[in-house]
Amino acid sequence: DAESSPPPHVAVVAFPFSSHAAVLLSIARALAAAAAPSGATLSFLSTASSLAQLRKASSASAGHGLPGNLRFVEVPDGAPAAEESVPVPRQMQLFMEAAEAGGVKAWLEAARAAAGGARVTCVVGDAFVWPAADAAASAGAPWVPVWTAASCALLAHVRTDALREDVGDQAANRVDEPLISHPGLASYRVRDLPDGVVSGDFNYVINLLVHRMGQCLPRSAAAVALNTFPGLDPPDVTAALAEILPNCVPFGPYHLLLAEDDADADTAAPADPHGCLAWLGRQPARGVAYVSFGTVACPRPDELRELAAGLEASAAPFLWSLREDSWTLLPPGFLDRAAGTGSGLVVPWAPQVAVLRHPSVGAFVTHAGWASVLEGVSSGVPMACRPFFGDQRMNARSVAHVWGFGAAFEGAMTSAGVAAAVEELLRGEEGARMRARAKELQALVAEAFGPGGECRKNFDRFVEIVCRA
Ligand code: U2F
Repeated sequence: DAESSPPPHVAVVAFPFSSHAAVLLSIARALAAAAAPSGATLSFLSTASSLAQLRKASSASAGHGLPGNLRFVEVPDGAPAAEESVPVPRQMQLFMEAAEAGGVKAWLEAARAAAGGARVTCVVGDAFVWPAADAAASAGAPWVPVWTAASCALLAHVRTDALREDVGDQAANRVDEPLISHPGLASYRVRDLPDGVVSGDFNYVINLLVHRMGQCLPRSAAAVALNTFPGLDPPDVTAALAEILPNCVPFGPYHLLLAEDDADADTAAPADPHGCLAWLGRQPARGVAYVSFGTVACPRPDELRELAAGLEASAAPFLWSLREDSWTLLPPGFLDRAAGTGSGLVVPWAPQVAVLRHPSVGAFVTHAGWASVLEGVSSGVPMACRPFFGDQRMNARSVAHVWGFGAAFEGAMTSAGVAAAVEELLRGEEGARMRARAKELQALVAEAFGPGGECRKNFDRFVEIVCRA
């Protein structure tokens, strides 16, 4: 009975690359807060370097210390000690090989030891780390994967075998064909599918990983957390996904989960070491183009210069988050002109959520990474998408052709293309329609996260599923 059964001990397994671990940590924090009354504790499992990064980010943003019932547990990264400066894809491969070779089982034992011997009662984890499914089963615990990207991308991954059978080796000849015979995917063309679904190197680490994940989820997931909100995904996508994964629980955008529990979230100043918000405060309302390509993607040098020239040509003030190692690739004098005239600010990192919420931001030039799309739309900002890899083409297609709150570049950006896109978003008629569409969805997000809203209720259901085990 409930009186004598020990409190839940939830192991949260991160994928320790790009923005993935930070997203999972925000879910773990929200879970820890919601499950505290049941006495639940959480072990957050990631590699040493990932945990160090998360600690650094936590201490930089006010009011974000770890909750008392959430502990970090370090897991090995799978890299041989002798190997130095291992490239990221190789790091991912080593990590996944270790996870698959019984690693996750050992990590769960480490979590148990760290929790004073308390058995792991549920394994929540980034869906990418699919070997957690078997480890959870051996521990007698349900596996509840968290999907961080869009629902349509997940649909493509769980349908990969059917898509490969259909497209065969004809992907290159059928790029513009809509996927009409695949439920939920009719709005997408062969070319929009994530890398490695029907084309590309099927054995490349991420491609192999999402394929195996797509096969594993339908047989092993007790429930799947989705990064979406009611009213965003078209009904055919929701229905097609539910057919394969009947236990989907949508409570995204995940970045909004903590807002309610963190009383200071709206008033506390986010970490802004480069003064983005102060600079935005000096710009005209809805006049600024914000540019960022997330944590991994980076345009090639020639495209970077085209983008820079396009921003200058548009005459709109711009805020550009660009990793510092790319600054030397910018056109001669670009940084000086921007600083001199005050027309632009280039920073190595921006507090993106706060930037997109700022009333001066009127357009977003993005790689269409899923978190960025959601952060943009939940602030009502229309966007111009330049997808680079993975699920980004599919997201860009959704933005431009399914939801209509933005446009998509087909291929590399040109100076004229950037200037025209920014002009349109800030001042054009089509841009006004895109903004109106973004605002409609922004209102749906606000409703879903308001008191009694669908995402709040779905998150409560998620907590229930995770803690009742
Ligand atoms: C991978 O995504 P990325 O990390 O490249 O991109 P996003 O999903 O858009 O996440 C970037 C996050 O980093 C934050 C931003 C997002 O939360 O607010 N950020 C910031 O705060 N400041 C900056 O200056 C720059 C970024 C992958 F590449 C994508 O294809 C996937 O869709 C995604 C989700 O699985 O993961």
